[in-house]
Amino acid sequence: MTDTLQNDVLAALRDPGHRIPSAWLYDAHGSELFEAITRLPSYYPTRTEIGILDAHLPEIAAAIPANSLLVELGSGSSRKTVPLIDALHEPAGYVPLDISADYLADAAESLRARFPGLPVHPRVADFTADFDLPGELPAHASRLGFFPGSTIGNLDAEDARGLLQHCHGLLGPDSMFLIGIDLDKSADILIPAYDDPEGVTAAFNRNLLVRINRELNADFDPEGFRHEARYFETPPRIEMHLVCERTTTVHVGGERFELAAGESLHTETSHKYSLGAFTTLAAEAGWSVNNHWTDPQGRFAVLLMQATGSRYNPPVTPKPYRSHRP
Ligand code: AVI
Repeated sequence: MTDTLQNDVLAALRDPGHRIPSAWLYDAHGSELFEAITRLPSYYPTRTEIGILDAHLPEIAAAIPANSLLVELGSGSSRKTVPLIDALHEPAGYVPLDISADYLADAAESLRARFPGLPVHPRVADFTADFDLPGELPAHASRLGFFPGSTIGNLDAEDARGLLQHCHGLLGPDSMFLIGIDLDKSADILIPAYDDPEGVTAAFNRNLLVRINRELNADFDPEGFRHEARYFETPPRIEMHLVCERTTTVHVGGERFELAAGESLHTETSHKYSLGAFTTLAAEAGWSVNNHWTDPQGRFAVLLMQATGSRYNPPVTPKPYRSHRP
């Protein structure tokens, strides 16, 4: 872990783009801060997605075959997973996939307690690399992938396509996939969602420097960096940056770097899609969108997709992608 963090931070400091994979935002404190973000008034995605699921779960569940095996990427916020399992018709089991063994064990235990008859097959899996399903799954159940939270947006298009292709291969030709995506919208709504007046997202972003100092014995001054959320139209996205307030010297892993005033570390990208753009991307990865549901303001969408064709073999090995924790 430390080696990989060090490699990523050194690579980012050597490269003029200074891009650090957003997965590193989620140490224990970063995960708590993200959880706090999901409850902020200006951060609309979480509550909007939950609202869509609350309003449409019976209809969504009716479109999914009975006895499906639910495979969740990220081991589940109970706010979304529990109602989905409740709504599905006789689910064959639940397979939470997560990079953190501890987080996964907690999620599996609470789901077993909540649904005593439901087989739960947790699996430690890193979406940033090749990952597999557990071996002991019921062979004949069709599979339902579940990837809520618009977490796919934290991957660039090539990596998002690679992940969806990989899921197509893992879940098989009869599978379906339920996914949440954040829709493109005006910067007036997006910027406060990623730069809230309470300063929680700024703390979340700066916590990365605290983590780097702690784990790599580095000497960033987190208060010397300003949190900035930047909106770009093409492709539509928000980028989080930490902007250096004044010329700074920093030491990491025995190396010395100079950052000029105004230079920034790019710590996260959050892509925003139109329904059309996401449908095209999904089709390139072997998924066709059967149905979608949005909120009344059209901010967020939940898409139900069906695997197209036979078991799909990606033409190229997907590049490693780094995303997030939740
Ligand atoms: C986890 N992910 C979908 C969040 C997002 O909206 O891109 C992470 C986040 N970063 C800042 N606020 C929330």
